[in-house]
Amino acid sequence: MRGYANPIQYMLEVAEIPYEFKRYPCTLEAVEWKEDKFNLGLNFPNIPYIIDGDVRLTESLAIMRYIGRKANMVGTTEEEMRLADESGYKALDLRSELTRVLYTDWTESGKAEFLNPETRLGLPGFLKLFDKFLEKKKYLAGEHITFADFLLYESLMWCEMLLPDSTDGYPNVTALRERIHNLPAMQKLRKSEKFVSWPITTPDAQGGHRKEDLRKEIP
Ligand SMILES: N[C@@H](CCC(=O)N[C@@H](CS)C(=O)NCC(=O)O)C(=O)O
Repeated sequence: MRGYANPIQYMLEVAEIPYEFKRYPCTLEAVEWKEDKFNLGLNFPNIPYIIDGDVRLTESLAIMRYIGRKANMVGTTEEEMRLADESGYKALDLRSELTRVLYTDWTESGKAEFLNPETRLGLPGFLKLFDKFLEKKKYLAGEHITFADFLLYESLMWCEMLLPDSTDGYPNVTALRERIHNLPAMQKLRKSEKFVSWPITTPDAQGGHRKEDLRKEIP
């Protein structure tokens, strides 16, 4: 499944950092994860995790910032770092809300609520803010790509796949999504067996796992 791991993989690919990707069978009952969970020396056992020499880390944003510091993808100036953090945490809010809807409210009314511009944590509200934030900028932090871009990109892709056209009408957001999507490393990854496009969620989710939820395939 894509879950929270894909944007971490994107960063590793774009930064050309070699890695071994361990994917677990897509169910929480999987014995493989049960066996590993408390035996890997993780402080807060969870998926995704990263093991890099002595470093053992969970929490997807912490992992992305860790890779970002290694790969110069956390911003190159104090201002860029601030903007990357700010927009990265905002992108995390969007992903959390999307995850909540997918796991607990993937109904017609739940989706309508998520797509309603008046909803406090609805998609249009996020997109409006991100579109303005991206004005005259190449990436969220400015000139340089950061972890925040990969995080937002992934949620935008989920939206496109599950709720096609839901991100239309926000040209700066669309341009960012296309820019990340078309990075040579991203194109190469999508053509390789290392890339998992579907499902987005685990089988216990209400949405994002069954084939009929995939409304648009994106090459
Ligand atoms: N806050 C964590 C959440 C991670 C999470 O929810 N992981 C899900 C899959 S995407 C899981 O199944 N974790 C395994 C477990 O809880 O044992 C993060 O951002 O990495």
